[in-house]
Amino acid sequence: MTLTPSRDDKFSFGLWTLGWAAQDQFGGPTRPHLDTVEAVEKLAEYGAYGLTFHDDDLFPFGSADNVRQGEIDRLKQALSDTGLIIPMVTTNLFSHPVFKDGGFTSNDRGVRRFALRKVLRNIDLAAELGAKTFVMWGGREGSEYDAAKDIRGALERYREAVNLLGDYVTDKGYDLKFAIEPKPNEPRGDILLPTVGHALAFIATLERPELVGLNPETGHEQMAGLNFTHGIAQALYSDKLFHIDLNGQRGVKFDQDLVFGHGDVQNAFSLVDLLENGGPNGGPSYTGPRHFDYKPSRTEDINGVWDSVQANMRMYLLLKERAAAFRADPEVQEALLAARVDEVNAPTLNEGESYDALLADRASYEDFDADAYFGGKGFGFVRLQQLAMEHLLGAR
Ligand SMILES: [Mn+2]
Repeated sequence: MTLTPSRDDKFSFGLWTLGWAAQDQFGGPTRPHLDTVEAVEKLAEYGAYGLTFHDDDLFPFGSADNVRQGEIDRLKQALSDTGLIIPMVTTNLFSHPVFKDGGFTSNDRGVRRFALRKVLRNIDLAAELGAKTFVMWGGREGSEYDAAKDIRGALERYREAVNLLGDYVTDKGYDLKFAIEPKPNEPRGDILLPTVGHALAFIATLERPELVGLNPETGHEQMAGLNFTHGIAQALYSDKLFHIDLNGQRGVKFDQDLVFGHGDVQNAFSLVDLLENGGPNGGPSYTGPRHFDYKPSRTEDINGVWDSVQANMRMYLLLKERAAAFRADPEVQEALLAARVDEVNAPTLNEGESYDALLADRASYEDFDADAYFGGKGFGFVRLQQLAMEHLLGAR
């Protein structure tokens, strides 16, 4: 078992994660500013392969062109020195006060036009740096008050914006796809496209749906009380898992942004099993970056930041190793068979069977004895889950 990350593991981190100075709603920063070059060098040293950023992480909002270019040049030099890459770029449409009612969906048309220009400029930078994914987290796209936002109008403006961005990358010939990141609330009272399911439905309405997928985040789905592994499985089923944000969350509360696996570890185990092994019935499933979007806790100094960076990657590799052991265990294979986990992949109808044929099949209804059907026998799911937990805990 190796818990030493390598570039092949495709671990990436947001510059805003390790670079967070740890200010929150109730207190100021507990850490000094982290320089971009130091972030790149340390990530490379610890075995990550990628760095991601919002425009405003790299150069302050409103930077003069020469300051902006200076920071881009320093980043490029650090990438060249270390071999780190930029797999994903995203735009900050939430920090500056002008975005207090959103970017793409602000009630103010001037803000919406400014937001589009800010994103278009950042798309050029993403393409220049070779990013393949452009994430859109609409943190301020929402409302606190039902009376204050026409949700259908706001969704139509969202759609107008994403359609324009699709036209832009197509006309420019950029090899760049978009990934929408759902979140139910925080910072807004309620955010548009709050879950994986809402975002999938929205994507289906776009003019270029093939260009737009999802960037689901562990804690965001879990804040809504949802099963993250189920959400990821549906995203994969829909061919829309373009990117993923891994972190830790314990239940329905504020966005904790813990280290991956430091929240619901059982769900983290099933998630890694899905990403690495294709889930209960096998098969490869996700080949993109394993991107960590978390926050090193406010209690930590810079050493704690680097501990948390390593902890994310180590947790992923531990869970990957545990999932492989689970899959390789003959008793697990037997328990999977006994629980008939694979049977759900058999079509319910015979090949070419029509509803007329089904209606004529007496065994499926008239002669089907629902009361006697299972003969008192259960499925054995608890035994299977216990085997999973024993592998997760290293007891097998
Ligand atoms: Mn995120």
